[in-house]
Amino acid sequence: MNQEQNNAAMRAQFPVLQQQANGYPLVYLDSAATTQKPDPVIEAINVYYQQDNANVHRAAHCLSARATQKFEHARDLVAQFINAPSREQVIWTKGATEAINLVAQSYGSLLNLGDEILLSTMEHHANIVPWQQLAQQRDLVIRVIPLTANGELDMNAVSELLTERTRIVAITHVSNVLGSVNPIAQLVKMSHQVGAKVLVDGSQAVAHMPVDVQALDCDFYVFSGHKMYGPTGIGVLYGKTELLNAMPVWQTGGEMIKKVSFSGTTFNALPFKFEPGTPNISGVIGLGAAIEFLTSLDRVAIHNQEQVLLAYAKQQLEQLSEITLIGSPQEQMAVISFVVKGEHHSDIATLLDQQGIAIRAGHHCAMPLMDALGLNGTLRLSFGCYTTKQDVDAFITALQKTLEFL
Ligand code: 7TS
Repeated sequence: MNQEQNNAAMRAQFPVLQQQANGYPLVYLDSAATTQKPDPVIEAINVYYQQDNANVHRAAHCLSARATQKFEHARDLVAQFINAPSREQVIWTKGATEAINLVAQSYGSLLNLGDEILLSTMEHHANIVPWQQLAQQRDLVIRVIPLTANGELDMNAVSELLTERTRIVAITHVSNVLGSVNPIAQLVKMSHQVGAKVLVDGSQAVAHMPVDVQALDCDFYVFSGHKMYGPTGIGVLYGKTELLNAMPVWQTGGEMIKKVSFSGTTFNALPFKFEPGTPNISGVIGLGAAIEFLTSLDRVAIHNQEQVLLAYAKQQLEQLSEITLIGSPQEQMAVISFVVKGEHHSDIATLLDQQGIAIRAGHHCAMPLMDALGLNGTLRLSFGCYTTKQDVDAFITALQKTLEFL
């Protein structure tokens, strides 16, 4: 198959893409917010509800056995996908946000007055606010890694900010605004040297690059299913076993217990210790299907295609005199931010939407980054495995028309 046939075959698997938006063929360039879902994911969720729906881990009947088997098989798929040493280290959460809250509240309860948490300027609010809440509750200190002029972590500053007071470093793998890929393995090594643990927010990484938690040696790794072709409302917390075992339980209720009596309760082992209540069963099964979908692809080829499109889109944007690209990191993943001289980002996004182009405008839940950049928002295009050169061309044409109109 040539590239065009490949693209057509890929896009044919995503029903959402087969539609017109405001009278134009839909051009979806907002995959960093959420990716579209391929047929096998939609089908897996349908089959679960049509044939297997039952609660997991409880009933003796065959529906529950099938639901449990599929549910736990998805855990194996995630463990393999990120190369976790064991399946018990994969904990289901609602998403990256809940996973970070879990670590902040549970691991965070082991921190003490004056302990330091190191974040970076490019974090999503999901990797800032939970730590701020913790810092307020426990009198901790938050320090922030600044960025270089091209939108990368300032690694010189990291050496100074990391001290023996640093207990946890919480850092994104890939920026959702700049696309910068952070040197996680190096950061982990530096952090471990001072005895700090590292939580990596992999929300923008997992769909675009192979992730090996053992090679990274990170202590926690979190991500959401919906940014990797899976459903919303499901995500993953990976953690090192000794840390997860040492952490107190967070949310409590059914499923996460061993024995309950009014004189006291004992808790279940990993991973169930952190999974109270009836889980998002269809979400887990859908995420399992998304991982099977992703691993069935030639991921190197997809990565290369995304990189070619990134370079092409940047080069096209650079030719427009009204446009300023934001950030120019050496290693950039599937995301481009830009601003238009003299125009508000939301006006541009609205005019693009009227031409069938879906991109995001605003602060992208990264207000501290906007402050550091001296901006009140950017326009952002972001790619997925279904994005084509035709999408980028349609976007550039619509943007040119918009600029002429203004
Ligand atoms: N971390 C990063 C780096 C993100 O990009 C996002 C969502 C989150 C955490 C939170 O993920 P959630 O699934 O728990 O909500 N980012 C975006 C975005 O860039 N546009 O919409 C959501």
